[in-house]
Amino acid sequence: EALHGFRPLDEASLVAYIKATPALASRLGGGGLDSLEINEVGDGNLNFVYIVKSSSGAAIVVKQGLPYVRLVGDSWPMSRERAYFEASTLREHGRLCPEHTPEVYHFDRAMSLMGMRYIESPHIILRKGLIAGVEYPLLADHMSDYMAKTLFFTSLLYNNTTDHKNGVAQYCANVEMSRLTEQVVFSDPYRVSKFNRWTSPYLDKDAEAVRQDDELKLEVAELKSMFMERAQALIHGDLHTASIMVTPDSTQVIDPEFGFYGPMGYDVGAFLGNLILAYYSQNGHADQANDRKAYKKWILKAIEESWNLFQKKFVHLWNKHKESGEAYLPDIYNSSHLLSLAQKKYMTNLFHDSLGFGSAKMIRRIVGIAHVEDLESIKDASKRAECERAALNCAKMLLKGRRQIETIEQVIEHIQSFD
Ligand code: ADP
Ligand code: SR1
Ligand code: MG
Ligand code: MG
Repeated sequence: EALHGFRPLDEASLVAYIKATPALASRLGGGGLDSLEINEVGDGNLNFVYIVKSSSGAAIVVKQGLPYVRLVGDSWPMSRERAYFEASTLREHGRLCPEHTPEVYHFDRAMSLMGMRYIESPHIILRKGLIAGVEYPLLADHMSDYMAKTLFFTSLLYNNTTDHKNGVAQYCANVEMSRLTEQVVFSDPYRVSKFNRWTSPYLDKDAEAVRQDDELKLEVAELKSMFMERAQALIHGDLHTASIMVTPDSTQVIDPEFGFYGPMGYDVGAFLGNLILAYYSQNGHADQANDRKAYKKWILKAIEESWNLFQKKFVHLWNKHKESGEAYLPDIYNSSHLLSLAQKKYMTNLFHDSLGFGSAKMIRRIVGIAHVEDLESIKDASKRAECERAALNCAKMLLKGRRQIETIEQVIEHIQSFD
């Protein structure tokens, strides 16, 4: 039975597990297994992550999911099957975009355990790079590539209905993770919940205003429905800036344990929304040595380029494969004029979805359960609250007014106007 035989590993038992698992042992150079160096580095909200290094210099990463949410503890149980969906999504996205996805070496469903490529130093978590003020000249190019390929090739623009429905059916079982998102992104910030927190007392009124904003709640209801109902593509499902590891030359996307067939805008919005949060946190990181003004401009440029390149690459894939998918049949969309009108409509909707989801994800990071290091690392609470209020007001405006916005350049203007 697939789910029998689970035991949580620690540094010591992981050594024995690796020795007994050729797919992992062989990656560590065979010989040097007697002096493995193991460090638990999990700084995420859910799982345990070990970096394993052998004396020969080889390294792998082992990630294990325990039956609860690490951030909260065992009072919040969570299906270990998330590890299966993470490994499956990583493999599928890796097939479609190997340049930006770490290889999966081994997956053990009973143990909810995955072995994968160690994304080596000097890669760091993008969120940490954004806090430190580091520019990544290829980030927009790489992330637009990853999003265009993974979203286009898992949608009905490329696939036939049978394959698509099979995928949808398989990933439907990742329901506990979807329900977690439904709660912490689309519900809790809009009601009193013991899980919510914010920078109190500074933002007490702002949090209350979110809970009393009927126009906002009506818009969020539509986004929540779309998240629950729209099986548009196999999305990553948690594409914030701590799910991306970077150097100036390389971009690697990790942690797709929320993967399921959902709306594409949820991924695009997660990435853009987290860049916007990074932008608003910069005032809190400015000091005498660096006012962060130039860096803020770079973040805005990264936001602009990410969307514009994504749109261009996505439509390019659509044109290249226009005979392929079952959604826009070539004998109906049979002129380049009509196809281009259809594409414009599709991309406009996707743009508005991305703005909506991105804004909802900004709001949950300020008044919901799980906050972001960009803002949390601002020690002075009143300064932090100022940054958070600006981000919150911008997000509320973008969420409610997104259908009136036509270009990413207009989004940039709105972001600057709340700063
Ligand atoms: P969680 O699901 O708990 O959020 P993550 O997959 O985000 O866990 O991993 C937590 C941390 O472990 C990351 O922030 C990163 O520092 C490290 N990590 C995860 N996967 C790798 C990898 N393949 N290579 C190097 N470090 C990794
Ligand atoms: C309990 S909420 C934890 C959050 O961390 C994950 O990375 C997801 O973003 C989730 O919403
Ligand atoms: Mg993570
Ligand atoms: Mg995770």
